[in-house]
Amino acid sequence: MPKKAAYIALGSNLGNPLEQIQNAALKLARSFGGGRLSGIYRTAPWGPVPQPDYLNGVLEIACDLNGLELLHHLRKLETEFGRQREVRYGPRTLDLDLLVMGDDVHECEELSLPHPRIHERVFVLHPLMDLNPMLLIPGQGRVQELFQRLNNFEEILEQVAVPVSLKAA
Ligand code: PH2
Ligand code: MG
Ligand code: MG
Repeated sequence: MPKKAAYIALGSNLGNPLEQIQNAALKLARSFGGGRLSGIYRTAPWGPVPQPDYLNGVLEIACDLNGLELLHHLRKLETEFGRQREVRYGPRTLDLDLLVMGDDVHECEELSLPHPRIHERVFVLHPLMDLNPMLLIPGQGRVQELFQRLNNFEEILEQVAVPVSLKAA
């Protein structure tokens, strides 16, 4: 299968979020021949559950798996980093959400591609802006346009790490 650019959202608000996000990104980059990690941002928790602030970032890799195969790989990594399957929208040591894989459009019980809520999440769009503002999200639009349409930038509280290239070895 030809390689496609895959974008993975990383989030954490339990344990040592910065370490977990950076180590998970490094591990993924090593498995997929390198990658680019966006800046990491401290963000106000979104959703119905009161919980600590999150750290969020996005990783870009080139991937020759299909969407479900990559999803299963991400689940294993979440478990490896101590993730328990807990409260919906609740706190977690590591959340790896598959956002986009090239121009793939996929809809099944396990996986929706592209992720259906990219356009409303500043904690996803802000890091995506670091990596690829011109990225076209199938059915939603370009990252830059989606980002400009948002009006909840106050949810981004501070930048805690700058964007970096991650080598394969
Ligand atoms: N993830 C959630 C629930 N709320 N809020 C922020 N800021 N960042 C997240 O990654 C996040 C959240 C469950 O996946
Ligand atoms: Mg999530
Ligand atoms: Mg998730």
